[in-house]
Amino acid sequence: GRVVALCGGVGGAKLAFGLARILGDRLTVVVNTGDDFEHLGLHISPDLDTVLYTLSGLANRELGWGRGDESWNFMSVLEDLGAETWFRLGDRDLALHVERTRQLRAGVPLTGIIAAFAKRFGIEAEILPMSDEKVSTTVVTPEGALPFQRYFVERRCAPVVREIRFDGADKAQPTAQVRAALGDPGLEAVVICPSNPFLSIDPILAVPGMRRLLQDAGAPVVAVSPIIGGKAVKGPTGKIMAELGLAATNMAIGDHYRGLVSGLVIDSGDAAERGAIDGPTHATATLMSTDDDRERLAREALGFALRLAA
Ligand code: FO1
Ligand code: CA
Repeated sequence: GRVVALCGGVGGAKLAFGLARILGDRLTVVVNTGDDFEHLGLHISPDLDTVLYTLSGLANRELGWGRGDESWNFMSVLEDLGAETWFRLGDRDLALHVERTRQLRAGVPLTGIIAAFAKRFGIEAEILPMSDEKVSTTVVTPEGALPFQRYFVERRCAPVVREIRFDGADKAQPTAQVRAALGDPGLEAVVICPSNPFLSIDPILAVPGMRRLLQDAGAPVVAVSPIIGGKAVKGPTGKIMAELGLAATNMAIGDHYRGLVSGLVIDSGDAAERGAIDGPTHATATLMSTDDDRERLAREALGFALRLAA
């Protein structure tokens, strides 16, 4: 049967890679596009590109975003020109942004563009934007409302988060392809990847109708917690949770996904927290350093989901 994964950028893409190794073309990855923005006249889709590069093996393994085989001539000339350089676009990565932008301006929906790129990169899994309409994650801080990449990359998540908005979400809709994947009668499981729940998964869930599609999917939904030992593996999840008045615990992640997931995968080191978490949990090593770690965690998450369904 089919498996659908919900995914943001770096952390989530690692699990998507493991799932893709096991499932090949039986996997659909629904990706956050709340991070998308216009920069230097180009349409940038950071999370979709992270998934494309990770699943094709082209990713930069140290950074988690961009390509491994990158050069930076374009950025260096931008610097000479005194142009904007806070968001770094590599030479090879640049080609993808130029071609995506051209096709969007010609009226091709983002879903079709990404499907064609994925095929060109030799990816078997289906990679879908959560929506073809514009949704813009906006972080409300004491300094005002910051577009997501300004907050995340330019300001390195320093401003305190008061509120996170998904501008445009109310007018967006899940694409026909997302609806088909979640409505597939052969759907076996939905896996929420260990991306930041507030910045990467919530925008997907903010698309009207998405929660209903997940509830009606007739397959267990399991989430892999991004918290290990009271801290986020990487990135600002812990800091943001504190600023939103939440403890960085698996229990808080479980509460956040309450009513949506039927089980939570947590790290073995946090097994003592299981009693405090509402609903079924599965404890296993959730840190993904190698490709084998990614595949093993994917197997554990899938096995857990299938046991919940039985
Ligand atoms: N992240 C950075 O921290 N600095 C960058 O200069 C940067 C450039 C960049 C270019 C293309 C792309 O697809 C992603 C890029 N990212 C960069 C990653 C990124 O935007 C964030 O990690 C995600 O949006 C959060 O998931
Ligand atoms: Ca992201």
